[in-house]
Formats: sequence, C-alpha cells, structure tokens
Amino acid sequence: MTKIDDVFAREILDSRGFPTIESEVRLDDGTLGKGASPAGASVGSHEAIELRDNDPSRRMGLGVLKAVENVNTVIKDSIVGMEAEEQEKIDTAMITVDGTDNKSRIGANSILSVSIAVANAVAKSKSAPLFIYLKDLAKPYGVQAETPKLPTPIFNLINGGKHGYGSLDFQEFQIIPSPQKSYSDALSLGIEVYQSLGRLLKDRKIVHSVGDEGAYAPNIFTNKEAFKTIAEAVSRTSYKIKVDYSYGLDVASNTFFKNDVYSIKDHSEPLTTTGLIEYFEKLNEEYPLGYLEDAISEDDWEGWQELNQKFSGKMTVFGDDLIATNPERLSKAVEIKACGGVLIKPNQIGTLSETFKVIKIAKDANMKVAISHRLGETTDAFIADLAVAVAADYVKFGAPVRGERVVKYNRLLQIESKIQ
Ligand code: 2PG
Ligand code: MG
Repeated sequence: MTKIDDVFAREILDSRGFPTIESEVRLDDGTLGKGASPAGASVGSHEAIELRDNDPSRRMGLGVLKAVENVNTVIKDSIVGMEAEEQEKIDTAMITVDGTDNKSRIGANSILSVSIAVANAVAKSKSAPLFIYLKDLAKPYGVQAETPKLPTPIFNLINGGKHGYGSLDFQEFQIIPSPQKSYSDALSLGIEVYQSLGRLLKDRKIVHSVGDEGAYAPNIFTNKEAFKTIAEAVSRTSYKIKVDYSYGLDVASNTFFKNDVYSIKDHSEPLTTTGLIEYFEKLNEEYPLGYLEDAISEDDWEGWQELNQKFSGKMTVFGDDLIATNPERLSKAVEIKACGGVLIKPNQIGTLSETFKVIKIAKDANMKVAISHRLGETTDAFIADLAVAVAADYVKFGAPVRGERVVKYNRLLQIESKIQ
C-alpha cells in the first residue's frame, strides 16, 4: 500500500483560455498523479460550487488562486499520510473539511482535481491502465464494467445557446451513431458528417465560426433550419437515418425559459411546457431523435414527467441541469420517472466516490448513463477511462476536433485497440 506524501496545486488554462486548477498528488513511492477540473458555461443551479477569486483586477475575475491555496493548505493537511487506494476515505476527508452541502467553502474544483489526481497516481504506481484501475475502484459501488465496453459517442455538430454566437436557441445539435456500431465505426460516422457539414456551410457561405466545443456556429436562425442543414450534410455521405444514426439535442432550455414560458425563434409566440413538448414531438417526426437532453427547465419536475411519458419507449430523455450529478435529485427523478437517462459530470458533484454513487442509482433504475465533458476542458482524458470503467452507454466530448476533445476520442481508440 502506498500513502499520500504530498499534494500541490497550480493555476493552468482551460480550452477557452480561462483559468482552472490542476493538482498533483505524490505518493510515498515517488509516483506523481495529476488531476484538473473542467468548467461549464451553462451551469445548472444545483451543481456543486466552483470557487473563483472574483478579483476583477486579475484574469477577468476568473482566477482560481483561492482554490489553489485551499489544496496547498487545508486539503493537503487533511489527506497527507492517508492510504492512496482508499479513494472514498480521501474524498470523505475533503468533503468533511469543506463542511458545506455544495462544496462552496473549499470549492468543488479544488476537491475534484485532487480526487482525480489520487486515482491517477495510484493507477500509475500500479502500472495499471487507468480504466482498469477505475474499474477496480467502481467495484465496491457495483458499477464496474463486467467486460470492457466502449460507449457510443454523441457528436456535437452545431452550437447555439450559450455555446454559440447568438443565432440559435438550442445549445447542441448532435448526431448519435447507432449503438450497434463499434466505437471506430461510430467515430468514422462522426468525423465524416462533421467534415461534410463544414463543406456545406462553406459552400453556402454561412459559416460564422466554431463554438468552444468545436461544433460549427453558423448564421442559421431557426432550430429547424439547423436540423435541415445537418440532414443535408448527412445526405452527402453514405449514412442512413435510423440504420446508422439518429439526431440528438442538448436543448439547455434554462437559457430561454423566463416567466414560465419558452421563447424560441421557430415560434412567434412563447411556448408553454406542453407547447414545447408538442414542438419536440413534431420535430421528432421529421428528424428522428435518439437523444434529448434538458428539453425542460431544471425545476419543472412535472414538465419532465410529461415529456418522459410522451417519449418513453421511443427515445431517451436525458437530465443534465435537472440532475446536476446529484444523488438526491437523481433519486427523485427515478421515483417520479422524470427521465430515462442521466448526464454524469464529475465536477457537478465534486468527487470520484460520489460520482460512482450517482452512477449506481442510475444503473439500479435501468437509466442510461452518459459521461460528459464541460465546455471549458483541459487536455486530460480522464473521463474517457471513467466511461469504459463503468460501462457507460454514451459519452459526450463535443465535436471531433480540437485537442481537448480529440484527446478523449483518441483515448477511447487506444482503449478499443487494447481490449479487442
Ligand atoms: C452541457 C455542457 C457540455 P456546459 O450542457 O451538457 O456540453 O455544457 O459545460 O456549458 O454546462
Ligand atoms: Mg447539457
């Protein structure tokens, strides 16, 4: 058994050029493991709290020097000397030192970076591939993959909402390869459609730019038009709807929900919850959806029930902001049948152990599990290994471009080549 010898954190940059935290954990056998925290833009109000300096005179107020200081002092003092394989005890020690319900004192970013660094250090010390060690860690929670299985990637093609440049309401227009496909074949579909879409947008001179997840952010104004454009891009490839792929959406509806109604450019009048659900039913007839995330705002539990009932057996309704990787919220969703799938984002809850516990609740309820990145990412591929370790159904890493996304897609290719 190896013990934690030292803990150290620093500020680094995420994929948007914003500060984030990176922690290092050194074991008494000399092994060093690192962990970094990603950051969201469309942050749900039930997520654990990311500690930022809020000092306007430095790095737009987004610095994380307080979080760094917390790792270098209170977190270090509470976990040095602990057995590094005792992940849950280490996570609990950090949760205890924080003492709040939402990790607002020390910061979920500080805690998560250390939680991940510990797991990375132990895997390295054992010379074990990370996904194998994470599978061992997942075992006591009953969520380990029995036989390693690669998840289905959800490809983000067009960005709108807070991730785009102002024209589209919905946040992510996606394509979902058939889950029957091998990971490599699914990746082929993703990159071929992404490139085809890029050429089409260029031909039409409507490429604006790409969003922070690498998906296109074109000058298209209605959500329907975005689907039409994707469908045309796919028609230039050999892939067939329902056989090879379905469409997906992260609606991120919190961002256009105000005064109990949803305002979208496809409709001149704002929509009620029932009106929005009808909109998705019609959309689904024209563009078959396999995946629908955050279609209803985060606290409208009844709206979610209505949506889930309508689509149950036809496609999976996923909760992201609704659940916020929070065990109480997920248990409530299970109880009232609010959704059929859950997004798992470790930084929404703040430790690896709690992440496993949330996955357990989902699996016990036969819910689909999607392991997800955040908008602001680092070049760490930890979540790719995590997805394989817990046999996640899906992964959401953004568009298949840009280093911080590609590193995760490539990590799954490496794992696929190892386990075949
Ligand atoms: C989401 C994520 C990732 P953000 O809403 O699912 O795509 O976005 O990190 O901004 O919350
Ligand atoms: Mg989301």
